[in-house]
Amino acid sequence: MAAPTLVPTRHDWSVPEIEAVYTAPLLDLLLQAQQVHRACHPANQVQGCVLLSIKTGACPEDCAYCPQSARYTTDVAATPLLDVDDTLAAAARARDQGATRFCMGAAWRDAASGQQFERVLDMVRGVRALGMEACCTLGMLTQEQADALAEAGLSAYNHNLDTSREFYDSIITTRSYDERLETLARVRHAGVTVCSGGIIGMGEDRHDRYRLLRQLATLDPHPESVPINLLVAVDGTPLADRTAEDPLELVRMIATARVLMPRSHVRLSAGRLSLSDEAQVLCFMAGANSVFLGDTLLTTPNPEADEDRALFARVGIRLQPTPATSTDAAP
Ligand code: SAM
Ligand code: DTB
Ligand code: SF4
Repeated sequence: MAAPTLVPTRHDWSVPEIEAVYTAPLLDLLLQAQQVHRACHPANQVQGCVLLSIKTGACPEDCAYCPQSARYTTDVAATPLLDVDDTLAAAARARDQGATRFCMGAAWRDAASGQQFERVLDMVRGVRALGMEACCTLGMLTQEQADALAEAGLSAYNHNLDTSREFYDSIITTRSYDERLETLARVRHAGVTVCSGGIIGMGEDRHDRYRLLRQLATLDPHPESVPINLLVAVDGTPLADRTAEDPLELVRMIATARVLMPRSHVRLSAGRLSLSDEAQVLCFMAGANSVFLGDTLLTTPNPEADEDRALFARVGIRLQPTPATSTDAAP
């Protein structure tokens, strides 16, 4: 592996610079992204994460892409916060499947308080006790909540910016971009790693993508994880009829994220079911080194475990080992 110090970590990316990366001839972009990737990460290795919706639906927010918003009529059935035992049983299954990170998602505008929040803290402690990284995505947090999650051992907090500040209002009106950034700052202040990314295919143009990437890449430090989602157009949501995005735009988005944030995990997130195997491989070539495993994301389908196993075997990709079994983790 080349010396990681050869690739600087920059926080001053400008939109024209990002545009130049994103719009380069695709093969040049892929080469650049793969060179950055190999300088900073083990080759052919992907982190496996598993998602669980711990509280589903009936969300007061109006995110136009989301089947869990109470404002839209979708097939999602609302369910209250799960038990700790059921959640930890799912985490143990995820670990057996090869996942090293377990991500718990709740359809809340703001993380709940009181007993429900205490239950989430128990879930975090339980996941950590299984030897896995614990991630939560619970909506907006106060500093006290972020600190309590840190104290419970939370490894990462997911809170996506989703798109550019300029396009945000056409997707979400019930909260502001700045509120999103405030929660990210609280998570960082609490000492929990940041997972933040966005979605493509919602009708945004390339400039919105450059500006989203600029927001993420000018955070200092960069988010440790950057999920790039391809819109899953769900019946009943305002974005149900959007035409499918060109998969090569997803490849460009991932490759640009890799170049801008060389040391972050870039996650090929929602939307894998609509990609061919070959398009997924291009995403890995572009520097994606994390995926969600398991047949369900939060409420929508994801490739079956067998399909992923077969694809990884064909391509020679291995799952990132757990810290306990990793040879890299030796002192
Ligand atoms: N309620 C919390 C929040 O909004 O932060 C956490 C859960 S929310 C479902 C997590 C993320 O999933 C969203 O920020 C969005 O980026 C992504 N997401 C939701 N629905 C999606 C869809 N239909 N297609 C792609 N990504 C989606
Ligand atoms: C992220 O960026 N994508 C995940 C995770 N973070 C929480 C969620 C994708 C949700 C896709 C729609 C659904 O399954 O409900
Ligand atoms: Fe609620 Fe999160 Fe869905 Fe928005 S993305 S409607 S906040 S669950």
